[in-house]
Amino acid sequence: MRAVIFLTMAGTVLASASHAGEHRIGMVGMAYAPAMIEAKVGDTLVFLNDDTRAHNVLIATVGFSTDLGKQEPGSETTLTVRKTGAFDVECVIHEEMHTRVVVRP
Ligand SMILES: [Cu+2]
Repeated sequence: MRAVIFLTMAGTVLASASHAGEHRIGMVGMAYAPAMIEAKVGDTLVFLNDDTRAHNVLIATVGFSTDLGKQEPGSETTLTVRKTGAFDVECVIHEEMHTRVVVRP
């Protein structure tokens, strides 16, 4: 009688639901990219100035307002989102630069 051995592959380990995510937001070409971000509470937004000129990261939306200030080329700033809602990010240097962040539970 021959024994049959079944080998099983270890499954891919998926990030747990509570694991905070990271969203990278670029600034090249006078635009934040992506133009809209869907995040969850606890996630971190990483603003990377991947452009060759300075930009700025300002949130003026009531309840979320913060000024991450001027960002020189190559620099990064981070912001962890702590509550649900939606807010706009703008560059005070280039008024056409916007991105919208929607934070879900
Ligand atoms: Cu700018």
